[in-house]
Amino acid sequence: MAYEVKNQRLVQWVHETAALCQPEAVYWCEGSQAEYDNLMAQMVAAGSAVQLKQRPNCFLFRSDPSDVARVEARTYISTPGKDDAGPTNNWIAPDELKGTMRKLYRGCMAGRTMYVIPFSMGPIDSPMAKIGVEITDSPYVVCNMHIMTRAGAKVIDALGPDGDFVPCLHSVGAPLAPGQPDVAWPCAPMEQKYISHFPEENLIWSFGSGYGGNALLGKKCFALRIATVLARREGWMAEHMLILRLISPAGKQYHIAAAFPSACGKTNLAMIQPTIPGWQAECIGDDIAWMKIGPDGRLYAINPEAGFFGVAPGTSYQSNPMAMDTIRENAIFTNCVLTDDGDVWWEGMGAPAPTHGIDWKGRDWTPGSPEPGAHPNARFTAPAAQCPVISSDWEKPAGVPIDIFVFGGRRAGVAPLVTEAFDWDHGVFLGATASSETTAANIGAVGNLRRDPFAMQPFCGYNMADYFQHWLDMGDRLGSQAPRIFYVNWFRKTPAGQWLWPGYGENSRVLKWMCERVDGVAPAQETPIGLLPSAADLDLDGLDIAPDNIRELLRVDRAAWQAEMPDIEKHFARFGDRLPERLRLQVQRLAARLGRG
Ligand code: O2Y
Ligand code: MN
Repeated sequence: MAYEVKNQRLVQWVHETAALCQPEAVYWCEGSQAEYDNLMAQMVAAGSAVQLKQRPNCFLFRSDPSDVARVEARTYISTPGKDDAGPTNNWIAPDELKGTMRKLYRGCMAGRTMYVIPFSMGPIDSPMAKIGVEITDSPYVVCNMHIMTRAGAKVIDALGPDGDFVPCLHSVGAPLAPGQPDVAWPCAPMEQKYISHFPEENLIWSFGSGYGGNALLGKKCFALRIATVLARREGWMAEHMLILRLISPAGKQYHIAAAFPSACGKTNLAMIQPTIPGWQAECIGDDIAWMKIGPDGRLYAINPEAGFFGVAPGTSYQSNPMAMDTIRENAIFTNCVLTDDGDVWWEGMGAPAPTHGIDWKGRDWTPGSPEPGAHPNARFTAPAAQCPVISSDWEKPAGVPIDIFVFGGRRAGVAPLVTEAFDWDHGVFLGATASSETTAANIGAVGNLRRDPFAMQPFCGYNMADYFQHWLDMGDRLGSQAPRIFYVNWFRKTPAGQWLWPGYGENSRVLKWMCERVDGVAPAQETPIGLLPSAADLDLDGLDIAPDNIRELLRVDRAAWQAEMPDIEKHFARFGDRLPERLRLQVQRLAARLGRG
């Protein structure tokens, strides 16, 4: 061990876990570059990683074909009562789940090293930061955690002898018998995979998957599922939101926190390059926001993460030049194509496809091959500090004051380009009824409409009806200092399937209107579903877009919204009596406004 650990609870937990999992060795991570380089060298030598000749200090991994994404069907919130997990979560009673998983963990690290990763979610000197310790038998996870969190000896210092931490136990679930050769991506079969959360104990147990959100436990498991429970208990917010700073030509700063379900261009928006002259944007976070009311009564946000774990396919110099520049060096790629000259490639990268490469399954691949070369959920892991537009305040311990909340989803129809909520309760209603058409980032049918309240359906660690109430309570506490709430849909299409809105940097035109609303200088039209700009209220200068498209983007289709009501009612009915009365009232009010004709 490169440092002394004075925290006896941690020492004890590591000891007990080693006794249960029976690893060949225990290694306490120090978080240094040398440690990262060593582990990468070992993984290259073992054949599980490929060093990329074309990108300094970059590596490619290929997962097992069965282990390619978060598995919501195997993700559990294990509270004493089923109703405390609520209708949006899978539930197994803690004793039963622990019994099942303990059997799986017994001897599960045989032949492997057990790594202990102390990590901080949030800058270590932030009063909002929280400490976790991940135990894992995956060196791939260790390297990713180096990038995604602040990890190592400095966290042990911050923890001290009595500090609290969230224990996060992870195993790929593939013990090695003596002499048994390892595989490139060890994992367990689907029916043995468990991503389990025990909120009463602030405890995370993950077994059987080495991929992304299933294995990098600081991210979805801690910073969202467990953090939502902590946040409610302690009076703050843990949200699935990017954080963005917009700067007007006059130099005024606006901070936006925006929630979108997976695969709605969230990383692109986090790193937006505004097309409106004089407007600038800086990225503070791309996925998760922790927010607390500050001494001045405003809501302050930090990004608890230190890196980006972004979807590679579709990321290009056209869609997200800042992400492309972020991943030029010191990045990890998973399930991308390996080109013959030692680079990575993916569908939608903007670069010509290589004439030959190796696909994510390790097979020869050419542009004529029947399957995509990269998995649709292929990922890059890269340090946030490498993003050219990372804000100078992205690690500010106190966070940044949020002016605007944005919710959104991917809908070909119905939802207009932008809507402003009438007030906080209406904004909570917009968040609670957010919906999106599914894509490959989560396992399940592609293209189905799914209600994804606050983009938190897979990530809320308690009954979502109570989470809605927590939002209402936070609004009550924030009062007149509460951020304004908007809903956007960049993904409207014509009946012929053409995009109505160009998206990407042009989304800054919509953000500008939001800022002007905050400043009280932009008009809005009252409609049954909320406040909308007219075409004249949006800055469309220099944008080549047909007036008919704009009209369509801002049209409120009363009949379509009336047809939407039964689905909203059905969605809310899932929460039974626990649904806050104030949201029931919102449904009635919307129905009344739509009915007025
Ligand atoms: O498939 C995974 O394990 C990654 S999921 C993910 C990764 C980064 C940011 N967001 C998400 C998500 O599913 O929301
Ligand atoms: Mn996400």
